[in-house]
Amino acid sequence: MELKKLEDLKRLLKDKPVKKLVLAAAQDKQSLGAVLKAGADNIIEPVLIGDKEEIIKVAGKFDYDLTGISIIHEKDLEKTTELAVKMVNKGEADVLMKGKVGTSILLKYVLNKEWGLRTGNLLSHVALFEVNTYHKLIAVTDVAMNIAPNLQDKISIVNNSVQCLNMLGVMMPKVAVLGAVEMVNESMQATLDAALLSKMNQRKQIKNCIIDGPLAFDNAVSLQSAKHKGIISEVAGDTDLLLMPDIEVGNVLYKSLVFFARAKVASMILGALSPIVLTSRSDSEQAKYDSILLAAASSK
Ligand code: COD
Repeated sequence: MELKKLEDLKRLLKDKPVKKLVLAAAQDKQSLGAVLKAGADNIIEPVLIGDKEEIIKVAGKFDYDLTGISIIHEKDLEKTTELAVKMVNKGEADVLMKGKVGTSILLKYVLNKEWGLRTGNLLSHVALFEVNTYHKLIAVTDVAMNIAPNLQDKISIVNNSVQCLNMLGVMMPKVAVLGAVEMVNESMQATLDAALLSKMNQRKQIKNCIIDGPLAFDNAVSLQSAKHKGIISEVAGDTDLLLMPDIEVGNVLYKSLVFFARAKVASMILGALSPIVLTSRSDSEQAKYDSILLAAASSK
């Protein structure tokens, strides 16, 4: 199935039970607005944890309706995060979402060995973009969690995203492993990793997807550019997933798409005990709402 708009994810919610989402440090306008709207749209059932007075203040200021919404009071940011993570660990909630708390604090608690959300898998971040100039949704990984993934990490990152795309009905995603050039250059580690990933895919060591790389960004998203350079590739111009060489490249691409191309985005952390909605502070309320939708649509 080809997904063209983030809105299309709503179709996947049919027949799925409504998940309980816990928002850690809920006293944040955009996160609170997104969660309440997703609750009203029956995408999730919200639970708020945080400074109750502040939550009520934010809700009052922006006319949000808290009627019937469960709020757990905790003023301290770290304790709030710990409580939220523990709720998911114990199965009292199905989805974790970051509110007004730093990404690294949240991830530190998620990675707690005793009561975090580890599964033995590498956790990774995926962002799903709706860009007007591309013919379908395109996923980008990893732009927010793994800083400088090695080959083994990249295999896990691809597997996590492929599983997520499979859940969204994209059964054989086309994966472009990005480099600055499309030829293998032994001085550029990204191109070496890309060539290895492609061969491992050909030999079925990485399954359920079609991997090609190294591809430069233009060849990955434009068949015309690939043809112009004489590149014959099943992936070129029809990529479902872009694998980034590292967090810097990924993060700059993410922000360029949002700020320059006005792309819509949904994002989450994969590979944990539960889906984790982790958006950046500068993301809009719409991006947070779409991320909740992605988390709900990509889980069982
Ligand atoms: N998946 C599973 N386990 C992991 C992962 C992962 N991706 N990363 C670390 N671990 C485990 C390690 O195996 C180890 O047992 C423990 O967690 C601690 O590992 P460290 O010391 O390498 O990890 P930390 O705590 O120093 O850092 C982990 C972070 C995820 C916090 C770190 O990688 C980080 O800061 N990433 C970038 C987050 C960020 O700033 N994003 C903002 C962009 S918007």
